[in-house]
Amino acid sequence: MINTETILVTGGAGFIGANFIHFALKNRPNWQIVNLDLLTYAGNLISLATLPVEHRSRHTFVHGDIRNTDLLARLFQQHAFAGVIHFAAESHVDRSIRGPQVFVDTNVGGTCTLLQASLDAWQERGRPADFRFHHVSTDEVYGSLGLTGAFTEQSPYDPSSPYSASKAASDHFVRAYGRTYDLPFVITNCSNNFGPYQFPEKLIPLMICNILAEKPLPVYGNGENIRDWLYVLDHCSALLRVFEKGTAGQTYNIGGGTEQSNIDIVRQLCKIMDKKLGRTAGASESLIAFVTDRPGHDFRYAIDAAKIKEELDWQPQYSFAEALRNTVDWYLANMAWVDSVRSGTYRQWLELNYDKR
Ligand code: NAD
Ligand code: TDX
Repeated sequence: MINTETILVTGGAGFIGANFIHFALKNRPNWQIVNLDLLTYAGNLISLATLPVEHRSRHTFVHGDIRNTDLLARLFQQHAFAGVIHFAAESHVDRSIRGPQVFVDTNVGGTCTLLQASLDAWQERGRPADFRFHHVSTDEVYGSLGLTGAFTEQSPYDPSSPYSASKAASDHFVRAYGRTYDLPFVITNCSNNFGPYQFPEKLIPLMICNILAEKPLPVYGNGENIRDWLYVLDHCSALLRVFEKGTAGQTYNIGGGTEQSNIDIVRQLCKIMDKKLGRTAGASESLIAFVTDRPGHDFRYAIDAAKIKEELDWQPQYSFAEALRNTVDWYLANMAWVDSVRSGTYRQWLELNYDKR
């Protein structure tokens, strides 16, 4: 007889959330997941249609908004959640520059509504010490680095974009609920993810799709900005480790230790894809177009992941080169997924963001 645990996952139809649900149902046979997702442009149930048949009965999808107090109260009454893993957010920096309000509403307001519902239920159930509110956050809250150094859990908050400011505010609210009401939380701040099911507005899937379609490859500024890349499955294993073994009240930085400039990433993708598509060497690189920089563009992110490595014995398993090849293969094999997540509103976004750059 296995001890079943029911976990509330928010945003589980998005990129990292969907990967996490696949990963957790496979690795935790005693988990039941209730997945609450609004299905914005970035969330799509077809990312979960590939769940193996034998795992599907342990996944319950609820179409709804983390800002809906009544819905949350109902869910917490129906289930004695062992914890909450909170992915739901507006996640794209460029969109936050064009329209910050929804980032405040969802990332700050939605997180507060979810925190309050979690607190109410946790108090009603006699404040179980093993409950966890796991807030999934980003390294962007720490701002921008110069050529040296790396973000630790002690780095001061210094967000640049409306997106990162909204994530920083949500982190502060989570800590405030911990300090004020003792709600047991953990926060993870992770670097740039890539892999299957990532919406093709983010750098890597956008470039893969444009290379395939022989469209221009829009590199912001001079392309020298640096990100610390982590394969999404390595992020998933880190999340599971922190959720289960992390100390309440603690923050853990997660990163792959793989720093790459944007232009290097684009060139690697061009090389990999020229080979796979049987194109002449250098053919795709000729599509690179340097375009107007992102306003407030952070120069460099790098994560010092010593704490999660030493305290929780977590290590990434995938090399960057292998993971990048896996990702290209996944997109080439799943262009039907890409076509179905690219709605009319996504096409309008492409015009708005790129046409006059
Ligand atoms: P995503 O944009 O792919 O998915 C977000 C999901 O949240 C979507 O399914 C969307 O429908 C859902 N959602 C949005 N608003 C909602 C609401 N009001 N109620 C319920 N659901 C809602 O994002 P992602 O890249 O998977 O990121 C997931 C989380 O991880 C975010 O909190 C993000 O800040 C964080 N994060 C992302 C990265 C990255 O590289 N992608 C890195 C570090 C941290
Ligand atoms: O068309 C593009 N051209 C380009 O040069 C796009 C979309 C991006 N870029 C650059 C901007 C960044 O320096 O590539 C880099 C990566 O851009 P994004 O994929 O938009 O990611 P980033 O802004 O770094 O934020 C991501 O990582 C941290 C996620 O979107 C966030 O949700 C996460 O918190």
